[in-house]
This record gives sequence, structure tokens and C-alpha cells, in this order.
Amino acid sequence: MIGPVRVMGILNVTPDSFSDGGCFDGLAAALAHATRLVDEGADVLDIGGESTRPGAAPVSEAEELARVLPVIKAIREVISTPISIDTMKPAVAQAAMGAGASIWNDVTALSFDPASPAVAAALGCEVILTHMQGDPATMQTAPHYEDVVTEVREILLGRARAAMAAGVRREKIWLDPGIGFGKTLAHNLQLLAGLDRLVDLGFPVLLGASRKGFIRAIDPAGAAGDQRLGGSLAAALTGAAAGVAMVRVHDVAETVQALALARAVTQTRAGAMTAHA
Ligand code: HH2
Repeated sequence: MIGPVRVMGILNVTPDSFSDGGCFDGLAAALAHATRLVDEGADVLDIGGESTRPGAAPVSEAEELARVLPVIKAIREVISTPISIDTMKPAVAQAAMGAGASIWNDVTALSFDPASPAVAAALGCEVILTHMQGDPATMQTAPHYEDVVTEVREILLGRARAAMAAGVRREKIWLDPGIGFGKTLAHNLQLLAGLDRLVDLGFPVLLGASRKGFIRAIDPAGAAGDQRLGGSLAAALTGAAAGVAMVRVHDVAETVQALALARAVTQTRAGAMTAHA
């Protein structure tokens, strides 16, 4: 049975994002895009000011703050949907919470700065711990695992324990396998196939596969970034079937529709089975 899956809409405020960068860097455009994502059914808005695509260069704290804070403040004035801040820097997370965000989405799983777990605990916010091998600049060079599902599971469990040891409450923690973060196509497919083993840990799981490069690798037509809707929906449905609690996507309306259909079918099947019992 497919349960309810929340949808996190992506709002990048970076000039170099691989999928929609540069389009939404103006404040009015960012607000319009946020409004659209919410109208389409987004349950959370994920705002990021530093690209983490493979090979991306780091951004200074000041630059990241200048990109995200005005956007968070502007959205908070007119939209009540929860906001997550996609950052690895504790100071950015802290400022974002002050401006109205309530979730810290950290692709380094609170490991970029030794102070991160304690800052997350003090903020009392929800935290998304994402698995990444290496860092964005080099992570796709030669990713290696003996058993990617087991290793990602153990590393995330270790990061969750570190967060809890620093005072983050268990119910505030989300886990994310980090599709594309230091993974080959085979690793990404193994993680999608083994999502249930991550869900089994008992933390809510977030899946971020939308428009990622592995979809191009598997598409006979080699689809560009904004032509990966089919693969993105297939990944979201795979996650839903495995029990993930939220998917991080660019195409909110289409994802909401696909998830609703898949859920309705499993509910109908369950109803039919009850009727036959
Ligand atoms: N992927 C990206 C960024 N943030 N956060 C989580 N929790 N999980 C992910 O899989 C994830 C993430 C990369 O995707 P995108 O935002 O589209 O690109 P960019 O980093 O260039 O903004």
C-alpha cells in the first residue's frame, strides 16, 4: 500500500544550478515560482543558494546569505508553507531559521562544520541528513562502495546518532540516500532498489532524484536537464512504493498527480482484497 508522500518543491536561487539556475534569481521571480510550487501542491519549499551539482564551486557564506535570506523573508510574508534551507553552513541555517525556515536540509549530513550538530540541536529544527561520498567538486570522479545500500545505511545511521548525541531529537531527523552525490549509475539504481532498507531504520526518508544526471544515463535519448520528467516521476513512484515520506522535485504538479494515482490504485487494490476476503 502506498502511503501519503509529501512533496518538497525546489527553489534554487543560484546562478549556476544545472536544472533551473539563473531563471529565478530575482526576488519577484523567486516569489512567483514559490507561489506556483505551493499552488501545484508543494508541502515544503526547499530554498538553496549554493549549487551542489557535480563539479560546482563553493560559495562564500556572505554570498549564500545574500541570495537566500531576502527570498525566505519575502516568501514568509505571503506563504505559510514550511520552508527548508538547503545549506551545509550552520550560520546560513541559523539565519534562515531566524527568517522563517523550519527545516535544515544538509547534503553533508551535519558534517561540513564540526559545530553543525550542536547548532541543529540548539535551533530545534527538523534536519535532513543526506549521504554524500566526497564533496560536490570531486564526488563524481571515482565513487566506490563495496555494498552501496549497506554503506549508505550505516553512514546515515552514524550521522543520525551523532546528531542525537549533540541533542537533536530523534523525531526531528530525516534520512536521504543522496542520489547522485558520489554515485555511479549502478549505485543510484541499487539505492533506488534498496530504499526499503533505509525506510526500515524508522526515520522518515526523503528522496531527491528529480532531473538528476543518472536519468540521462539511462535514457536512450540522453535527455537534457529539463527533459527528465518521465524518469523523475518513475523515481518518485519507486520511492513511494518503498515507503519514503517525501520526494524533492522540480515538477510539483506532475509529481502530485502521479503519486495520487499510484496511491489510489493501491487503495483500490486493498479495498478489492478486503471485499474478496
Ligand atoms: N539534491 C540536490 C540538492 N539538494 N537535498 C537533499 N536532501 N537531497 C537531494 O537529493 C538533493 C538536495 C541537487 O539537486 P538540485 O537542487 O536540482 O541542484 P542544485 O544543487 O544545483 O541546486
